[in-house]
Parts: sequence; C-alpha cells; structure tokens
Amino acid sequence: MEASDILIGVVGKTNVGKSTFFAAATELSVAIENRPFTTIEPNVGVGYVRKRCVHVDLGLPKCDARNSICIDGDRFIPVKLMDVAGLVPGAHKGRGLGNRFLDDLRRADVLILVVDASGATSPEGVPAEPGTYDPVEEVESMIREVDEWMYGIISKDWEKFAKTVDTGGVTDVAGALAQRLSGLSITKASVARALEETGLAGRKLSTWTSDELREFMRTLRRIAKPIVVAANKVDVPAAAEGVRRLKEALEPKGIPVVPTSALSELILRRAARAGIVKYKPGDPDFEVVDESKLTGRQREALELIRERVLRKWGGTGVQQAINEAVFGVLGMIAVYPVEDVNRYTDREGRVLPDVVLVPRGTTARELAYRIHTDLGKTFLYAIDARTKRRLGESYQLKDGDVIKIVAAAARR
Ligand SMILES: Nc1nc2c(ncn2[C@@H]2O[C@H](COP(=O)(O)OP(=O)(O)OP(=O)(O)O)[C@@H](O)[C@H]2O)c(=O)[nH]1
Ligand SMILES: [Mg+2]
Repeated sequence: MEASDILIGVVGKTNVGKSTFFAAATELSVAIENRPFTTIEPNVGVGYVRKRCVHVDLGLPKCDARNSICIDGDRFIPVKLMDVAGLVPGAHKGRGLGNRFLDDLRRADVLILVVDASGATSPEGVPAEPGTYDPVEEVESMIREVDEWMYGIISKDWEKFAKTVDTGGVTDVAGALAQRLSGLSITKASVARALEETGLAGRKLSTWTSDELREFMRTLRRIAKPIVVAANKVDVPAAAEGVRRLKEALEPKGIPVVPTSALSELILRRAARAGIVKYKPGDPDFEVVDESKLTGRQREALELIRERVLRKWGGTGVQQAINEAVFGVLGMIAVYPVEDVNRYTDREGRVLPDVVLVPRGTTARELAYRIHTDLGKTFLYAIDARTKRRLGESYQLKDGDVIKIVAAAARR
C-alpha cells in the first residue's frame, strides 16, 4: 500500500520557508530505503501524520507496520506533500509564472500556507528587518491569489455554461458545476454545500452576478481547499508578535494557526538521522545521544533550538501543522483493517500491518471499497476486532477502529 491519496499543498510567498518545511516534513530519520516512500515527482514527496499506534491501546508489545512506520508506539502514516513555487501578488494574473504554480494546486486537498511570522520578508520575497511586514496582510494577500485563481477558472466562458445549464433541463446543478471544475479535486458534496451556504441553491446560474459568482468560489475554496497557516520562523524573537496577530485575526475565521520553525525541524531531523540526537518529529524535546559527534557550534545551535523553539512553543510545529491539516481540517480518522480479529493480524500473521486514513463518517462498506473494489462489491459485514461484534455496512467507523471485512467468496 502506498502513501494515502491525501495531497497537501505547501504554498506561500517566496522566501518564507516552504522548501525548508517540505524538506523537513519529507525526511524521516529511520531506515526506509526499501519502502516506496521516495519522491514521487520533483516537487511531490511523502510526509507523515503522527498518531499513537493502536497496538499500544491494545496492550500488544509491538506491531508489524507495513504501509506506515511505527516508532516506539507512534505511528507515522504517509501523506503526500507538494512544494509549490513562491507566489507573488498578482500571481493569478500570471505574474512571476503565477498561474503555472497555482495550477500545481489543482489536485491539493488542503493547503499549508507558510508565512514569515517574523515579518522579515517583503511581498516580493526580499529580506528585511524583523517586524517590517505584517504577516496578517501576507495571509490575506495569499488567500486572495488562490481565490482569484479559482474564480478565473470558473468564470471562463461562464455565461455560455450558465445558459446551457439553465435551458438544457439540467436538474443536477451541483453535479454540473462539479464537472466544470473537474481536475480541481472538488466533490459534488462540496459544491452543494457552497451553494447552500451562499444561498445560491435553486437560483438560475445566468442570474448570478459576478460578485455572487466570486462569493460562491470563495466559499467553495474554503470548503474544498481549506487552509492551515504555518506561522514560520518562530525561532526569531520578533515572530511572537506576528503569531499573536495571526491567531487573533484568523482563528475567529476558522483558520488554524500553527507556530513553526521549519529550519529547526530540518536541523533536528538531520541530526537524528546522523545519530547525534534522539528526536521524533513532533516531540517537545530531543536528547543528545553522542556528545563526541558534536562540534561546539552544533551544540550551540541545538541549545538555541531547545531554548527559543521547543521550550517556548512546545515543538517545532512542523508535525503539528501536518496533523492539523489532516486530522483537524480534513477530519480524517485512522482505521486498521485486519484478517484475524483475535490476533489483529493480516493473512501473513503480521500484527496491524496497515492503517488507512478515511474521512470521518466513512462506513464499513466504503472502507471495503477503499481496500479493494471487489471487497466492496461482495461485502457481507464487518467485525470490530476489539468487541468481536458484527457491524453492518452502514456502520460509521471510529478513529482507531480495528476492523475485519467479511465478504462473499469471489465468483470466478
Ligand atoms: N530563521 C528561520 N529561517 C528560516 C526558517 N525556515 C526557512 N528559513 C530560511 O528562509 C530562507 C528561505 O527558505 P526557503 O525554504 O528556500 O523558502 P521558500 O519559501 O521555499 O522560497 P521560494 O522557493 O524561493 O519561494 C532560507 O534562508 C531558509 O534558511 C525558519 O524556521 N527560521
Ligand atoms: Mg522553495
């Protein structure tokens, strides 16, 4: 099994730390050479969400993780990450190759918007004194670029499309709109929700004003490509004020703000990989394991990270931002399919080999389809491995469920 289908787009102004975030998030300090978790495309890599492994809850000494990695009871589950080139104001009009970069976002399910919370980067990416630029304005300007880009996609030949739908006897308007936006990774359910929220459901498309169309797309973007803000460079003291302002302005709007120091995370992960420190992504601290491998400057750098980032912010925030995107904003849960409900193993006797990320509300039968189309088609019932109870097809899975799917023998 591969990295889940979830794709996180790492976006933001130029020079704010997107590539550093991406490099940190896609580097894991355990041997994974023989796993298919390498770079998928030049700018797409595999990152991980972190979650307590269910083997711990079940009182098992260990698991045999196969589609993910279990480190001391923490399960690292792969998700895809895309490093998008920096956006400048006016990108949606093609400035700075903007449209090409924005088009990379078509397939993204959620965006991590990296901003320089220390306010030391100009809108064009030029470094300045900390506190010079307002990170809240930066977020607003980036969201505007993404929204305008999406508006540009839907508004192209809109009148013609609206007329076809209005006069063509189309009853499934949400479906027609979703189709028009196909390739943007937007579901019909999201379109229907945006129609409801904007009060445009039932209105003939040709009566929409351009402001209404804009508002519709803004709403749809919020639903279908939600944003987590990574308030980066918090190792710089001036960033504290930026983080405060960002939280104050964005959290009431439902946009989570996670303070991050991507550079610190990258340094820690590399030090862990080199065997210098013991550190798991997302940990609130690290431990030096081999003093002799450290130069004075390295020790100093690590102590600064401990002092200015870990003690102050509780972690580097990189892992927290990814978790927030997947578990918070996208509402994913983790379920463990097994064959043997007594030993929690697959057919080969591996303990809890796989974990699958699915949206909250996913049913047992939908999980079966996720694993294999045939399994979905021939689904009979599921079994909760903890209670050994039978579950019907419409049972809604819970986070941490360990599930066996029972299907009719496939006809040959
Ligand atoms: N102090 C500090 N510097 C950082 C942090 N993250 C990144 N940087 C620095 O910011 C600069 C830009 O980092 P990149 O990761 O290349 O930024 P980017 O957003 O990918 O830039 P473009 O690809 O040009 O748009 C580099 O000098 C990084 O070392 C951080 O958490 N703290
Ligand atoms: Mg970059």
